Formats: sequence, C-alpha cells, structure tokens
Amino acid sequence: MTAGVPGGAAGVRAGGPGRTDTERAARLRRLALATLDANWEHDHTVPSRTLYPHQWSWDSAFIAVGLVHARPDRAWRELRTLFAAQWADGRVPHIVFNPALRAGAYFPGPEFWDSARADGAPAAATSGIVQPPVHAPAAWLVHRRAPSEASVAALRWLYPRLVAQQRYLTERRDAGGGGLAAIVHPWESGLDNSPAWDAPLAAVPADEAVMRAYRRHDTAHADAAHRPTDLDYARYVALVTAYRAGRYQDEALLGRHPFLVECPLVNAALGVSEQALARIATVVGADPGPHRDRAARITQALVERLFDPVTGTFRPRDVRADRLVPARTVLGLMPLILPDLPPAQVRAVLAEACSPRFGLAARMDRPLPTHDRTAPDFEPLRYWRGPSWLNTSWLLWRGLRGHRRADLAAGLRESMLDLVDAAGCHEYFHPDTGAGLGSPAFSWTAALVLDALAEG
Ligand code: 2M8
Repeated sequence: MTAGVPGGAAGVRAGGPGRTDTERAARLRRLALATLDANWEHDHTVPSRTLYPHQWSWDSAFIAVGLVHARPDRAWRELRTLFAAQWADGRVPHIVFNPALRAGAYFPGPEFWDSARADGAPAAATSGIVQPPVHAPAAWLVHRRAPSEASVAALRWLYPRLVAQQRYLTERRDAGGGGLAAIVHPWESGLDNSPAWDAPLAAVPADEAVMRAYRRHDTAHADAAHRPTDLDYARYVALVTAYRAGRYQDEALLGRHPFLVECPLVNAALGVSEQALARIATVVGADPGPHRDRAARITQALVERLFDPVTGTFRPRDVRADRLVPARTVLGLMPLILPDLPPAQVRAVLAEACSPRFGLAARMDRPLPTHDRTAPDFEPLRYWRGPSWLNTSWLLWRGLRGHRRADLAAGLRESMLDLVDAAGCHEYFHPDTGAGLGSPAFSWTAALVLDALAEG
C-alpha cells in the first residue's frame, strides 16, 4: 500500500481510475483542508478534537506551514495565539489550555499544571514545559510562501518573541554547560515515549500505583496498547510534579531535577531557528549577524556533544549520567535539517537513514519508522516506539532537499503522500502495513501533506 509505483509511467499511478498524480493531489488537498477546517477552534487549531482538544506548541508551527497554502490569515493567527501565551522568561508553553473546555477534557489539565502560581506566567492557563522550537522556521516558510504587508507585520510582531524563545532555551536550559538546551521532560521532545528516553527515565523514581489517583484521558480515546504505559505516565507525572514544585524555574536544575537530556531534534531546531531568524531579521530591519554566529555555535556544539564517531550516529545526551543514550531512533536523523551540518555528519546521517534500520530510499517499500526497525524493542503499534509519523518524515524530507538529495527526498515524499492517500489523515501509521493509527483526523498530518503537495 505505501510503496511508490515501481515502474509506473510518469504521472500515472498503479490502481486504475482515479490514481493519476493529479487526481491524488486533488483528493489529498480536499481531505487535508477538510481536516484542518474541522479542527479550527476560534483562534487556533486543535491537534485532534478527541485526544488533544487544546492548543499544542509545535503542532501549531506545523499547522501554520500547511495552512499558508490555503488560509494564510489563519496561519498567522495560529502563531499569534500561541505566542500571546509566551511566558515572561521567553518560554513558549507546550499547551495553551482552552478555558471553555470542561475540567477533565485532557490529562494533565490546567489544574494539574497550575501555571498561575509561577512567576511570569501569562494570563491564559498553560503547561510549564516547552516543545521543539520549530516556530521561527515555520514563520519564515509561511512568509516566503505568501509574502505581503500582513506577513511582514506578522514577522515584526513575532521577531522579538522568537528571539526571546531562543534566549530562554540557550541561556536558561543549558544545564550541561556545553551550549545546548536540555529538556526536563520527554514531552518536551515531542516524541513522548521514544526508546531514546528509556535509559534516563529509568533513573526517575516513580510508582505505577500513583496513576490510580488520576484518570488518563488518552486511553479513553485510543487503544491502550498503542499508548505509553501506566509506568511511563507515573514518571511523566513525577517529572511535572518535581518541576512544578520549583515553580518551573530553571536555576540549578542539575542539582535537583531527575531528568535532563540534550535532544538532537530540539537542538537541531534551535540551530535552524537561528538561521531562520537571520532571514527574518533582514525583513524586519534587524541585524542578521548574531543569529548566523549563534547558528554556527549550535551546530558545532551539536556535533561535539551528540555525535558518536564510533557508531556514526547522533543520539541524545543524558546530562545527569554524562553519556549518550544507547537507542538509535529517528531523532538521530533530525540534525540533517541543519543547512551547515558538516559533510562527514551529513554522510553519516544518510548512511543511517538508508540502512535497514530506517529504510530511506529513492523508492521506499515501507514508510519511515520512528525507531530502528532492527532493534528488539521496536514496537510497530506503540506511539513513538516504531510507528511512522508525518512530522519526522517531513523534517527529514526538508533536510534532504536542503542537502541536495532530490532523489531520496522524492522517495520519502512519495511514501508520505501514499500513506495518507491510503489511510487518511491519521495521527501515526503502522510502519509495515501503513494502517492508520491514533486519531483519525490529525491536524499536522493534514498540514504537512498540503506542504508536501505544494513543494513537490
Ligand atoms: C503528544 O503529546 C501529548 C503530551 O504533550 C500527549 O501524549 O498527550 C505528542 O505526540 C506530541 O508530540 C504532540 O505535540 C501532542 C499533540 O499532538 O501529542
């Protein structure tokens, strides 16, 4: 199902009537727009009506990148709504709660995060943690796609806020002291239960029994066998509780917080954001130079701290244990989004991506997984422990284009479009069969399909 069309004539797809590229594109565009329209909620887009009914940070960045292809005003609205909830210290919260929803619409909800008691929190109730900073590159893509007076005004409004977001991550979160940002919770990576977090999470004391005191919202809407386990959730809750106890302040984290990890995706996004800010600076009349310098420093730190020359892979660094985590996940491919990644590391990432672990090819026979297919803990159904997700595929696709691997980029794009054409705008997909999993009407899947269609 998800295979390309080996041997197919140009423009004609396997499967008979209705299967030309043009027809597929029209069909996908209709489906994607209908999904995004249905998930629009007065000033933002929910990732999913059932599972995620509030606004999520990196979802909104991906959503804006897709919306600009059809609803440019809404793309800017999405980003403005999110940044209106930015904290005084510059952090952009990973969830902005919709006050109109009933208590219990999501766990952990606003009462659990209790952001109002933290210094510098906004008027809106939010979470206290962040997600990968993909917003500056998203804002740049939105402007470049539909430049206008309105887009320049939006960039002017966003620029100081994006700079503050970067400053928060590079200054307050450099717990390891090596020039990279550390995450304080797996949710900050966006890849919640990735095997990448197993080793550092094992050191977080937690008792599964604490979950008896809470009602998980996710397992009421999705198959429990696809979701993180109760023990995972007990640790997630323990980490929020620890961070909340310090009112979400970041001083002296190394001495008191049980989970501190430098994630290749978060830090690659940080570097790409400086590149995007350099471009935005030239539009809004600011100096691009400092952004370029910071971008170069982040790339250098990423290579020094997260690249293992022995295995030729990027892996997260557990700051507390001062070692790289053993798992080889899709996170290791994400530094390819850096345009200034040195040639040796570009070659290493491509070798890893094209190996049987991830199966990237000019004609892919299966979609890109989120974990090493050959690993004993590869789980094809469980959330970020194997299934294929559109956002990690899209990031790699962008990286391949940036590094002039049009052949591999075309193969990955084809696989992404085929996946959604066959299964719909699902949240994630079975990495062997392509069956749709999780939420069936998921916003970033729809948005990134629109972007892939437009930039083929
Ligand atoms: C998932 O994360 C949330 C917690 O933030 C959850 O599991 O409830 C992840 O897939 C994350 O990357 C995503 O932003 C969020 C909303 O789509 O859902």
